[in-house]
Amino acid sequence: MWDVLLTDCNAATMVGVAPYGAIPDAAIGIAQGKLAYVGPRAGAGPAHTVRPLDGAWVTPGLVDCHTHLVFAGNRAGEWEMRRKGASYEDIARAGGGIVSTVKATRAASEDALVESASRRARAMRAQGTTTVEVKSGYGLDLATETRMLRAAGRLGEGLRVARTFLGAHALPPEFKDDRAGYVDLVCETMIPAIAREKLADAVDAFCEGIAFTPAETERVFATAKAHGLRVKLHAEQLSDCGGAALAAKYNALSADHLEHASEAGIAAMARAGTAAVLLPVAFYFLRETKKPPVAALRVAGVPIAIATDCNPGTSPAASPLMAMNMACTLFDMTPQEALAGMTRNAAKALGLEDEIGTLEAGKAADLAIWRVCDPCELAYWIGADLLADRYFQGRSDNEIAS
Ligand code: DI6
Ligand code: FE
Repeated sequence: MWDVLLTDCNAATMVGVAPYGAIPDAAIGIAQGKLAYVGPRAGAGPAHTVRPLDGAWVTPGLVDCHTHLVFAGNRAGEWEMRRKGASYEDIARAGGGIVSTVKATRAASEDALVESASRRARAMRAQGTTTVEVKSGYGLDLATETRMLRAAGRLGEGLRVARTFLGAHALPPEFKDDRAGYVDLVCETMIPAIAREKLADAVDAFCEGIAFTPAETERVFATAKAHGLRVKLHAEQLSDCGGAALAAKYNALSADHLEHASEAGIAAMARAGTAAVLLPVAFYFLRETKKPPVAALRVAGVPIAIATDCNPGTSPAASPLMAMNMACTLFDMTPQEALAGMTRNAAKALGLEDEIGTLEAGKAADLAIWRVCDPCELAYWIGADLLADRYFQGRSDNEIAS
């Protein structure tokens, strides 16, 4: 006997050969927080509660696999300067950019970080997100990095949170003339402490001309691996530094951004099974012109995920559906690829593909239920109210609210 049976719905399972893995007139059985059955209505068994969904589409809960959700303050002023012609790199070199968010974050309490991040998380949940990855990287000292990760861990009500340590995000001001000293701190103090306290599942770095070199990144990766942590990388966002190949060399879960990725980098990712995470809102917000090589990623068979990159500098966005729309309009992805990018492939980019990302028996009952006639509409509407309900681990938001 299942706990809940959803009926009178269409399921976009995101597996199999049909577009969206669609099962029309589907039924979904839920037991103990997991999917017990996803198939034609005729094959469904008995349940304590039967909920007809009035013809809605059910998809896997959205997985936002790249965010910097926890930070203090914002950078609207800097954005205004950029509108007058200053570039992101100009601002970073002039001591603004990431470092100004670091200042605000260092000054914020854990409770304050939880409070501001919760508001952004609530907006994401209202658009069907059930899993969010959250990076540190605005502390750049042990106390603040761990505080950010603890704050991220407290966002977990109704949301699965994957935490990533991004100590190698920017050089903190106090290490301005001692790059090696900061990388030592990340590798010798921060990663061991974070691994010991189990504050993160993965380690990320920003490999870029304005951030960390491939050699510095490699040291961070080797240390992460030695402490049993998976790795991911901000790679090839503003220039081609060989980050995609480096990520592949360390069997990274994902290489992210990739606007400037080379054929060789893509081939290495394909061989290593490293997912690509594309971040169209950052591309849009920075008014970049070089698009990521979507066609080459497709041909190489690299799984492509889409994420919001929610952060105060380059993507002040808490809308997964907007990111999907932009993946289609700016990067020429199909609506089906965009949805796979926010579900199945995003789960892969987090190493959670056995638990979430598709509608299959045995996976978590994390679902988004949409008032649409076709799943294509999820990437089509901008700013519409499409979510009818969301299930997290088998519990409905509507039921909790009523
Ligand atoms: N790349 C990004 O797009 C964000 N971090 C990164 O490494 C930007 C973060 C910020 O500007 O605050
Ligand atoms: Fe990012």
